[in-house]
Amino acid sequence: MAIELFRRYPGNPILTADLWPQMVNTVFNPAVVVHGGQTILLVRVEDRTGLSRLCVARSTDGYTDWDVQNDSGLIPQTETFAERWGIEDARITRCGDKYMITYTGFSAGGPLVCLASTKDFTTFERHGVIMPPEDKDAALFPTRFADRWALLHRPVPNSPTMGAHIWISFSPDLHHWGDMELLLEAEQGSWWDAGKIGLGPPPLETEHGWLLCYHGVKTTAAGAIYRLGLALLDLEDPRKVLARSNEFVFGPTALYETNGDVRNVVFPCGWVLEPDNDTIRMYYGAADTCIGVATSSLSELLDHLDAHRR
Ligand code: BMA
Repeated sequence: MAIELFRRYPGNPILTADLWPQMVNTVFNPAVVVHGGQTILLVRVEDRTGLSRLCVARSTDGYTDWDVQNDSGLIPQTETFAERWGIEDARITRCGDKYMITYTGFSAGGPLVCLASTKDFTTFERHGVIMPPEDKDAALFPTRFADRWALLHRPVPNSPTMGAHIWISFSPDLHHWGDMELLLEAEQGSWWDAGKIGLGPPPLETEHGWLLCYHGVKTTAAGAIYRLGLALLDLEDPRKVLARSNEFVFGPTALYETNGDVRNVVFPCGWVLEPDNDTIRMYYGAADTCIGVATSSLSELLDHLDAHRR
C-alpha cells in the first residue's frame, strides 16, 4: 500500500446521497465540529434542481451511524440576490460560545462569502454578505489579533490570465472588513497548485503556528485535479507565512474520488483534532458526489511540512 500522510477510513464513503431521507443528487464538501459529544457535519446537499443547501448530520463516533436531518441546517434564501442559486461549502469556527459559519452564497453575480452563527446547530442566525463576488473558500480564525477578527478567503480576479490566490482580511466587528492582503499565491506552470488555490478547513492552532490545508487545482488535458497541500502561518501575525509544502499531501485516487459528478476532486471543508492532540480527522467531499474521512497525525504533518518546504 502506498505511504500516505492522510489515511482513508476503510468504510469510505461515509455519507452518500442514498442515505438521505429525500431524493437528492449529491452530498459533499462538509464542515465539521465536535459539539455535545457528537461529530456534527454541515453537509452541502445538492438536490435535483442543481441548487445546494447545508444540512446537519450527526454521529457519535464521527464515522458511522449518521443521523441525517434533512430539514435542519441552512436553506438558501433564493429570493435574495446573494443566495439566488443556493449555498455551498461551509466552514465552521468556534468563537467563544458561538460557532461562526462562513459559506458560499451562489449569488446572481457569482459566488460570494456569507456569515451565519449558531450555538446548537438547531437554530441559525444569518449575518449577511461579508465579501462581494467573486469570492469563496472563506474561514475565520478562532482568535482575534490585536482585537481584530481575521478571515482567509479567495477572491477571483476578473482577468483569466491572473491566478486565484488566498487573501487575509481583518475586521473589528465581523461586519466591516479591510486591510486585505495577498497571503498565498497560486503557482504557475506545471505545479500541482498552479492557477487556482483555496482554503480547505479553517486554520488549526498548533504550538508552531496556524496550520493550513488548502486545495490546489491543476488543469490537465483530462480536466482539473483537486489536491491538497499544507502551509503554516505565524501564531501572532497570521500575515506571515512560515512554511508552505512543495508537494501535495492528499489527492484523488480512490474510485469514489476519481468518479462522480466532478471527477478527481478531494475537497475538505473541516477537520477535528482529537483529544490526544495529534490525531486529525479530515472530512472531505469526493468527486462532488459523496463524503470521505481520512486521518493523519499532526506531528507527521508538521514534520513533512518542515522537510518539504517550497
Ligand atoms: C470548486 C468549488 C467546490 C467544488 C470544486 C470541484 O470551485 O465550487 O464546491 O467541489 O470546485 O467541482
